[in-house]
Amino acid sequence: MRRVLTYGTYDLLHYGHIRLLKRAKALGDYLIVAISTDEFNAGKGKKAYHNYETRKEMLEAIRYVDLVIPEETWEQKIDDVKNYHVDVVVMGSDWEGSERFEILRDYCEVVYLDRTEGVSTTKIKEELGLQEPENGVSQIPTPELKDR
Ligand code: C2G
Repeated sequence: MRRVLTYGTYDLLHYGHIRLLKRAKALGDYLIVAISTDEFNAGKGKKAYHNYETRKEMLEAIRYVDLVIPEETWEQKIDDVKNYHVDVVVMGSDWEGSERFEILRDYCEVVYLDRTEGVSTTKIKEELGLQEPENGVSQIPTPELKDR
């Protein structure tokens, strides 16, 4: 059995995440997803909309995912690879070449898959008006004020 491992926050879950998980699973027979705990996210200066338990429940409902485990530290990856007998660690291309994953090549294969362009949590929040655009310029046309 070929075992695949990937990491992420997976909040707000969107089709870019699903396409990554689908392709990751296709590289083996068993897919483990390590999702960032709320405490680990806080350490990254990130706050997920959904808490860890909710994100875990959603990931476990995805047909490609066989096991969800917590990602609590940056340093746990080598132990994860050993403890779960992982054959290949997969990440999206935004992580390509990161030392955090390159160090795993002594223990398993490391594969980067192209990110899905056109979708991100930031973009979703911006388009829903939940987050100021990064460049300060909204891409969303301001609705014309109706004649009063
Ligand atoms: N992803 C993708 N396409 C997108 C958005 C995300 O393929 N449009 C991929 C990312 O490359 C990553 C996975 O989906 O492999 C999860 O994305 P995030 O939740 O944003 O993961 P991140 O916050 O980068 O956390 O230790 C590593 C971290 O936990 C990774």
